Amino acid sequence: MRLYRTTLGPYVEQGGLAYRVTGHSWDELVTSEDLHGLLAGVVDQAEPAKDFESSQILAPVESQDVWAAGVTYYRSRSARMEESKDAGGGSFYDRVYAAERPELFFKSPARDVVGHLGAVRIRRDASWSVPEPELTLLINHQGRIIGYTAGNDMSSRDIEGENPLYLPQAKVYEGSCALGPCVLVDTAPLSTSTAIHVKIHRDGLVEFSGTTTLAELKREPAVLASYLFRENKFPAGCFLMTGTGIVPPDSFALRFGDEIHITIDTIGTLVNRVG
Ligand code: DO4
Ligand code: MG
Repeated sequence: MRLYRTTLGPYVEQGGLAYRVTGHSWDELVTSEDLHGLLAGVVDQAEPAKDFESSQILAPVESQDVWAAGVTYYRSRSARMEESKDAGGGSFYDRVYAAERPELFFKSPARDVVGHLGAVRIRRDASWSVPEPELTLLINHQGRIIGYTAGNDMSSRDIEGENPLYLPQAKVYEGSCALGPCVLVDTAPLSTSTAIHVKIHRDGLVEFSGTTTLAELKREPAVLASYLFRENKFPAGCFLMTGTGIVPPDSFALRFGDEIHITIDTIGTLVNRVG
């Protein structure tokens, strides 16, 4: 089942039909005892909605801040080592890739998350910006993974590569985090064959495309979530991006007007333009 947050309220979609979810705010849904059961009840009992098409999809966020994991794919480890080699930061990334403790960092306050069809930004003081397509977990207040969405961890590689201590500036700025279009609510973990694709359109052409699968993700999503909840409380739940396994070639940098399409099997496609 796919859960959408829209201008007309939440909808659940299954089998091509959408159903309005009434009587619950987004935060109440995220913190409900059994979100999957609640939505299954709506699909069972409600009439299909006719107004879903006319509603506008919003970011799937009310009070949920977004955190991120890094260097969880071998491809990301190699790219980070290459971009920071002149700064002497290369070995940090190798070590964190191999370590038991994952790299986790704060990515975005709830209020700044961009939704499907919204505009993401590149920093004005950056010259080498890229999207990072990432499976993103929705975790409830008890630390349980209750859903999955597509995320874009927009990053400034030149700033991060200059000095690893600049990571928060490379990663956390207005328009740097997009999530959507929906949350796939599933009680089972996603299959490792789940593919993540990105396509970047420029002037009507595909400038870059890439693919990975969850088989390349080095860490279990549940383990990433457990580290985040070790010494943090999230009364409204939170999102956790699980890292990127797709890095464009070093010659590629995003430009104003590019359109980024991130597709994750069974979830859908998140589309954002660089604005
Ligand atoms: O250490 C830098 C962050 C890397 C990252 O965001 C990723 O691997 O996705
Ligand atoms: Mg990332």
